[in-house]
Amino acid sequence: SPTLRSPDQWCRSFSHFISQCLIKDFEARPSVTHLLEHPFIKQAHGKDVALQQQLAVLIQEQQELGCKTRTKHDRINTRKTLIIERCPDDDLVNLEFLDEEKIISHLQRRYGELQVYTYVGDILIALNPFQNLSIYSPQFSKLYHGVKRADNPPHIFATADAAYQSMVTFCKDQCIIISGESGAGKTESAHLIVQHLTFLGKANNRTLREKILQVNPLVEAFGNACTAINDNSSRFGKYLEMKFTPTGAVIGAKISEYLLEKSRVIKQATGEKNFHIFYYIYAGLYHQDKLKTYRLPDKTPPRYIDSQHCKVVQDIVSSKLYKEQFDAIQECFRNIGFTEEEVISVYRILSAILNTGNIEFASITSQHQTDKSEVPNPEALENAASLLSIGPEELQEALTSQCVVTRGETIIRTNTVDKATDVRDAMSKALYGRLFSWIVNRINSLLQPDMNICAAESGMNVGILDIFGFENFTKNSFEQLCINIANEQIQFYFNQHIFALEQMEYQSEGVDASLVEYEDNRPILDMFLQKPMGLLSLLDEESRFPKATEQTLVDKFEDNLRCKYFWIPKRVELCFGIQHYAGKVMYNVNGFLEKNRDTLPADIVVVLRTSENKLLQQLFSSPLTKTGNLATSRARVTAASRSLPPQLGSGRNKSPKYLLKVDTMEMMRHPGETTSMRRQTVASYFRFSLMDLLSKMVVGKPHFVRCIKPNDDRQALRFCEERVMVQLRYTGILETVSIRRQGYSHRILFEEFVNRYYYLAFRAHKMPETSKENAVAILKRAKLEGWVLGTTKVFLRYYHVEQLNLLLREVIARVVVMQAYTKGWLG
Ligand code: AOV
Ligand code: MG
Repeated sequence: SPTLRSPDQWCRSFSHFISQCLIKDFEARPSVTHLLEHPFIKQAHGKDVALQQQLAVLIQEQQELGCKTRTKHDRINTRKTLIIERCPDDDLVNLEFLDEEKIISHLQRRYGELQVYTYVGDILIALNPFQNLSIYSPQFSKLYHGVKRADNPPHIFATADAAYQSMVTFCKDQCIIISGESGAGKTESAHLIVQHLTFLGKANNRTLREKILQVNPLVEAFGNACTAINDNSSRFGKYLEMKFTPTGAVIGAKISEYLLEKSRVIKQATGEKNFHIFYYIYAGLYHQDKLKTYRLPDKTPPRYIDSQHCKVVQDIVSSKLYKEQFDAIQECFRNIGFTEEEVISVYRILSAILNTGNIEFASITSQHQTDKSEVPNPEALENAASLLSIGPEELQEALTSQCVVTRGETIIRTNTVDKATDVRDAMSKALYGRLFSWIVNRINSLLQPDMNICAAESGMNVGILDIFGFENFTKNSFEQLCINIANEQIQFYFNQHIFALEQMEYQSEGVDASLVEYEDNRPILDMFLQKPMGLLSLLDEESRFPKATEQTLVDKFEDNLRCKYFWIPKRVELCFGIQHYAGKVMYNVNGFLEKNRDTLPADIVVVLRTSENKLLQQLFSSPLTKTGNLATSRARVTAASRSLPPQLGSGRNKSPKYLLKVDTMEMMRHPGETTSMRRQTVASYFRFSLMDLLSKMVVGKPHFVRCIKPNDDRQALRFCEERVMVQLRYTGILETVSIRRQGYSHRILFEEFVNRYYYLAFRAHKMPETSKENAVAILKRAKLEGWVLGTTKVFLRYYHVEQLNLLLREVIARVVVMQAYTKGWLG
């Protein structure tokens, strides 16, 4: 066939064919062996790198499978033993009755049978099992590879597989959005998706696979911590893009991090802990007898990590987990490619932060000055300075005084004890925040696709979004506010995709579908993000007044935010309540202004820049490490806003402008650094981050995973109907079932459709006219039912596309074999 002439196409078809033989159809295996041994293949093997890689993987797979001949019967048996039981009602869309109670009892029964996954059309619901299930082994990855979804029970691998297949088939970026409240299982799901995608994208490169698998554990050691809700709670948002060649081989990865909760470094709520890495290094260095090298105190734990649970050194060092994790992290650093020198620098900075936290201040009252402070424990200061490779005197100066330039004159002002303490903590936060960003950037440069294998622009990616889930503690502060706004935004995105855009497209294509009512959270988002009167803008405005207090802030909110989602409680002081999509949350404004300002005095930056440590110099080099990223992000945000559907973009009139409007000034700045430019607040940086994230997400085709927490006690097999009900309600699952029942998850332009599938109804060598009639001919020939035609597109359900793709692969495989025979390759 003329269309299969290019080596690339030949390889792709060939590999499809072989994988089909290996995975779907064991009887066909002798012919695979036959093919592999043929001189042509052997010859090609030597020349063609891509084919070589594919063959190596296939041969390896054959060796694994080849020890015994398996029949179809065997395969079914294996499947039975692998999976607990097939349920006929895996998809809520197929249920006959559609009310809340029925859905709950259905999910409850499935949960009892350890069927934690259920579909709602193409959306996956994942109930947290709170126990290890044996359904994530490589055998399962194989089971879920390239098969029809209905062949197997619902699974997170099936979602990963759908994204991967969709990427390869449509040559389009994909994006898997995992949502759910804190502790619902988002991060675990993200790991499983990465695991399956590395399996699918098997580059014949073990090292790369291992590196990619180690990215998550490494980043999470620095960005996750134990909270009241989750022992491994993500304290940052993470968007991991896995990069593939056009044929689907994994070639690299890239992470973007959003809004690390830096305040955790200096203070944690009762019962909570600092970021994992601090405990890991403390325990690890203790066991390596290196506490002295890193100047860490060995009598009592450093103040930043001493908490209820870690009062004495033994509490930390006796934990087997911490020590093991330290070893694991060292391994990750090494495997991913960090140099020994870099790793040492990272440990030094972490130890310096711990020592910084131990620096104390006392006031000196002299005749002339009453507000001066000194450091009564100089050893902590010397330790910190030495680890940072800066002078202790200079550090002390920067902590206890500040340079102020007024009318061209430089004046030195001394800091009170409180002020000095704030400066100290600000320094720790800045060090940690920038170290974290540096690690992420470094990982990105180490996992950048090799340009020799694939030009960057021809590659495709699957992005996986795992952010901090919705939080509602007894006491909620600025951090919870940001986290919850981010979750509002993700919910909005979900609504847009599932409801708004869907309905709009039906209407514009003249497809008849009844409208589904859903809870639109846009008014809440508006209340937060609108300029100039949204909550975040008001907060910024107040943060700019040096005389502002928490009370003036609450007053300002009360005067300006007049909507039903916001209220000031009568009897509780300095608090405000928000009716979020996921429930009511009461916020305490204590510390809001300071946290938002997140000031890092210039004196600290100046002294840190004098460091002899290369890494530290980089972290505080001018202008800023993040600026480069932000500049590219800005370009992307602007570009993306142009290509967005009107609901999401900044189209005229009806669109919410805040969604992708980005203030150039804001973007170029890192939160909190004091210079002559306007100071950027955490709120404005946060706003930018959200837009940046959104701009990445809208590029790809979305796949949604909705994680549900079945109980608040983290108990296996405990299904609390009330809790599940609340989550199903606020995530709009019920409405999703309705819209998915009548929904067409794929809409393909007639032209594209005919181009892609004409093999199924027409002769392969003659491309038919790309008309509506020919599209219909293909659909009929494929014996599909239930599709709908719009004015420019075919509307298909997800299983139609699956069926079409399977048929297409079969046809192509047949063509390949025929071609091989005609050319005499197979003798
Ligand atoms: P989260 O990411 O949604 O919370 P995690 O993914 O950290 O939640 O899950 C919380 C805990 O639930 C994990 O530490 C596991 O113990 C358990 N768990 C979740 N999914 C599974 C699974 N598939 N199999 C076994 N155990 C599981 V937060 O990051 O707090 O929003 O900010
Ligand atoms: Mg998480």
